[in-house]
Amino acid sequence: MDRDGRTPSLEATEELVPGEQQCDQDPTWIVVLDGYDPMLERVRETLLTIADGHFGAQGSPLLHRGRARVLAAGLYDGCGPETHLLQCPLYSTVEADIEGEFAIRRTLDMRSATVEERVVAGGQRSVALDFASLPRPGVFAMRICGPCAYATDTVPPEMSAATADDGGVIAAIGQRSVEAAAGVTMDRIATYVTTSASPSDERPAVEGLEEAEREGFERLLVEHRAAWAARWEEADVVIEGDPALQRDVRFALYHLMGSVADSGEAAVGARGLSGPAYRGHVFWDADVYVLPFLAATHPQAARAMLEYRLRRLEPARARARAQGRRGARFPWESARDGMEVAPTRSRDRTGKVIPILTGELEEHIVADVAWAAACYVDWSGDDAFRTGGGAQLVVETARYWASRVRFDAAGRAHIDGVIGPDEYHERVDDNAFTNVMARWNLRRAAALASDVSEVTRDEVARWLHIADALVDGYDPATRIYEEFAGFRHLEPLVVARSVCTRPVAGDVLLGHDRVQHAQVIKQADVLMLHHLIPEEVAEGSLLPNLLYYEPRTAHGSSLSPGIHASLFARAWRLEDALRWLRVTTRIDLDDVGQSTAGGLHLAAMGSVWQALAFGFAGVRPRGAALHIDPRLPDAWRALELRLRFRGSRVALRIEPEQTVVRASPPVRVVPAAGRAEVADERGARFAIRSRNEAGTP
Ligand code: IFM
Repeated sequence: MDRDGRTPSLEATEELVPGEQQCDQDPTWIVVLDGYDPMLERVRETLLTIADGHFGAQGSPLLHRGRARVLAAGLYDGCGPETHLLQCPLYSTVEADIEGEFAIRRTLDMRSATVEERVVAGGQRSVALDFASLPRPGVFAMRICGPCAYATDTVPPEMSAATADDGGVIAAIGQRSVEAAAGVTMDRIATYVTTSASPSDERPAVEGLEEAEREGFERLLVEHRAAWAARWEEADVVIEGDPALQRDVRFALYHLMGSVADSGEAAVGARGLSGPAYRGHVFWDADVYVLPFLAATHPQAARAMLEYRLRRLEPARARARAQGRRGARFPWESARDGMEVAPTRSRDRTGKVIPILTGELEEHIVADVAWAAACYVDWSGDDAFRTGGGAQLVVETARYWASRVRFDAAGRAHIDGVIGPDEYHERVDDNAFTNVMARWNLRRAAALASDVSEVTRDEVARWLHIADALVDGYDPATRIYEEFAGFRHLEPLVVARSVCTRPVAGDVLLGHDRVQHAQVIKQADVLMLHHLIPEEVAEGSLLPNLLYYEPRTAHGSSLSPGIHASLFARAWRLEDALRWLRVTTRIDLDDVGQSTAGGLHLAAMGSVWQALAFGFAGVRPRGAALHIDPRLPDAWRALELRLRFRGSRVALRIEPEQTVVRASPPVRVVPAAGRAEVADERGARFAIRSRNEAGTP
């Protein structure tokens, strides 16, 4: 209750921008967080992150804006495993004098990428709106309206800076307040500019601020909304028949779009720009989980992610050389300079030191980078990149594998001593995922060779020979790939049959040593092959591997459930697919792993889109055609996807009886059932294959 004995109500509709409805009223476009709970605040601030691909700011409440973080993509400080994202100066601090009981509602409006906060305290109402301008990266704008003193009492620093080892960031901040009978309106605009010069040049930040201030809050908001409308036009996914899932899917897409720059190089840390976990290091999460969504909707952002890898090709070559190998060995955890920054130890709950071997052994990252390059090329048709930077990435990684394998006396090729995606098992031999990805990498490089002058015929022949010789652990009798040599002899623990509810951290439950000797899997490993390179695995092997491995999977990583959702959809197990899709969409919204306070799980968000696009819609680029083979759960009336394929804008609408594809310019579409056709703006219609018509998945 407030001072006058009334219960604070949030239903009032102060207009921040005269004549404008503040937040979207459609519940599938907004995430509403009511109330204040100190225990949940860090999580909520993370969920409410606003970002423009270059800079991100957490959504702290007026009550304590001073503790939000502003992060800049790729701006690191420190060295080695301690390398971390630099914390930038804060633009949003206010002197909030909120005492006693108060009511608060925060609304993330995903359509317009704004965060609105309404507070009622002491009988007084305040409303604030924040956004990170999409068309003007580095510009943040905040408006606070209300009678509260914090609108006038707070004077922000005009200019502040944070410096890293070789660069830094300058923030220029300006503020204007207008007093009226109804209260005060305070506009604050901040401009962030990263700098590599020392001493830093302040002019770009000041000039950027002056320009933004000339526009003013309202015009900045208008152009920001227009820019986001255009992004949604390119990438929205519509699920008719499940509004809650629809909202949660949009939540993932909103954060994916805000986390990746679409020019220059994009360093995409595991938690994007929303928090400090993993110190902002770049993992395969970026290449394999986040990139496909962008390659298929906003290719320039995928290209910027690949630029990040390309600019670190030299250190990757140096590492391969230092290990007596050829080609390029990318780091498992990457940051500023492309050196390995994975930590080498941590402590378990009892305080025991646990060595971390991923930086040394999780080598599949080499093929993952090549896969990302191929994924971008397949969607975009960017021929200059395919034969230029893309070819460099694919060829240099293939060279690495060619120098990495060991041949046995029988002429079979092996890759010893690695960690696969299932990080519960360390230093294993012939991890199926690593070997088959390496095989794919070698074959893809061979296919490119005619366009790359410095690759000889002998080298290509050797790549193809190694590819054919690589063991993959496949047993044609059971149709199952053994995850690594000896997996089948481990303790046969089936985590799905235990009383634990999954997702669960299997290593914490069983302990580091025991989990290594048990058939408990952290995340999709063999099954990642069926997801990433279905053409490279044995036909008819999806279902047997899914039924064998999924029950043994703890889903101890947020990277796991979305991939299973996708594969269950491919295997026509639509209830399971939906179940894991829902789990994935709620990972951050429900703080499932109690780690969202450290940042959003961007890879899981990428897997949400992949489950919908590759799993349910069954869409894949194959040469100059788009292949489609959709499945629609009974509960959905329709699923719609927007895609960009080889410069063409494609809209896919999947209904129970048919799929309609519209494309501009026209695109060749190959359905699983029926004849290939060219889809244009008028739309081509395709029948949907029924479960009975499909063979064994
Ligand atoms: O890259 C992942 C890995 O697959 C599982 N552990 C967390 C990493 C960062 O998200």
